[in-house]
Amino acid sequence: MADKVLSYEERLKWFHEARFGMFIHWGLYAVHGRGEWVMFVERWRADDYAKTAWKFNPKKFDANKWAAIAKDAGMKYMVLTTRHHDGFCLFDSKVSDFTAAKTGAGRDLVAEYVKACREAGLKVGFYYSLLDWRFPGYFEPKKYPESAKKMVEQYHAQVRELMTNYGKIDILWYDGGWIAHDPNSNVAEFWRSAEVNKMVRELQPHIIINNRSGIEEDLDTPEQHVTASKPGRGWESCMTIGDSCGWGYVHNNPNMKTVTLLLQNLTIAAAGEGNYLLNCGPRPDGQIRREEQVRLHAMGEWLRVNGEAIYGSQRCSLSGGMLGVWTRKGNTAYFCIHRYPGTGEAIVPLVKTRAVSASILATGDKVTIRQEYNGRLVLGGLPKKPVDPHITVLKVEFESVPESITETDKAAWLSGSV
Ligand code: FHN
Repeated sequence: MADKVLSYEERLKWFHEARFGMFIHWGLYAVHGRGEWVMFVERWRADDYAKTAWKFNPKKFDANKWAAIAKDAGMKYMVLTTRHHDGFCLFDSKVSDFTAAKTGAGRDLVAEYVKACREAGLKVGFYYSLLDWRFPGYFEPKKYPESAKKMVEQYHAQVRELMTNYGKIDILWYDGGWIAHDPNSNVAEFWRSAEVNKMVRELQPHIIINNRSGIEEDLDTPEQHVTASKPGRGWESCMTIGDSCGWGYVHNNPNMKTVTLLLQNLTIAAAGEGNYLLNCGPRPDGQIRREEQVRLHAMGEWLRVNGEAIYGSQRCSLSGGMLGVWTRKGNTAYFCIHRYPGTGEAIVPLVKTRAVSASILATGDKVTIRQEYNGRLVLGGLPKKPVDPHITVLKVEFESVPESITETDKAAWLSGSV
């Protein structure tokens, strides 16, 4: 019996509930410790770089540990680089010998990852790079048309393998669709992506496909920034914990983001009805580095207390002003305060809807409510010090879906007559 064809909203339902996922950039490049672009940036000869595949033997790789770290962080899905731009596959492929299964590792690492995700109850995402630097036809498609054609055929064949050999896949995360030195090329046409995505949806009817094969498909993918798409359109901000140049393992990665900043990004994504795909770049031995683990654990601690404001969040039209952002579920709104006021009051301007009650989400302690001129909602009786070192959330019940006042006379607020 063929699977029922799911609507866009039905396919994205779990995704909107999830809000938070783990991105993993891992592959042969980890051996070099200078990020996933090392082969290109350092202009390695293809055969020299390929030889280093025999050094990639991740004896400490345990996908169950990755899954446990993701779950502990409050993440609901994972997306793993099955193949990045260097062409090295973490999966066993019939159309390439440049794979973990056929070199140093001698394992199908994707199969282990999929099994661990499922056992942990996490949704399974595959990242796949269309481009492959080993093909001259990527860099000079007109000069090497046969090579370009073979690279496109590899993409078609390997995506079929990934969609056929590993059971139910929840997200297909394309990357590397651009054509080098030819910004005006038609990406979808060059890669014949419509053909691939039709095949993908036949094999995996429920799957979510991102917007990086040259076709919009299901998800926008702002990178290293958190920018909401229009209402109704799925989107996911992807971001590194450390420096933005290193998705893959960078041995000395000096600028690890603070837990507070990472949580602020997550709340901003949730406020825009989007997801936060936060990246780890495991070591060559397969272990997730400690600096990333400690941050993810702290995010999980916060979510265990405040997750109600994040998972399944909806947009809220209330202004967070200087203090933070709002998420919403029906008539209940959650004020995620990034910059906690020391005055004991949080003032929210231009609130049209009557507030019924308010409390601190983490403690349940009541918060006073006063609604005054210019729609100012004054949430008072707050402790002088925030109850959470990162983000304090106030839960506010309204008599209906909370709305903001639209200012018709832009000067009216001066006399308190908005
Ligand atoms: O070139 C890649 C990069 O290595 C990394 O995979 C990011 C993650 O979204 N995508 C490309 C840069 O936009």
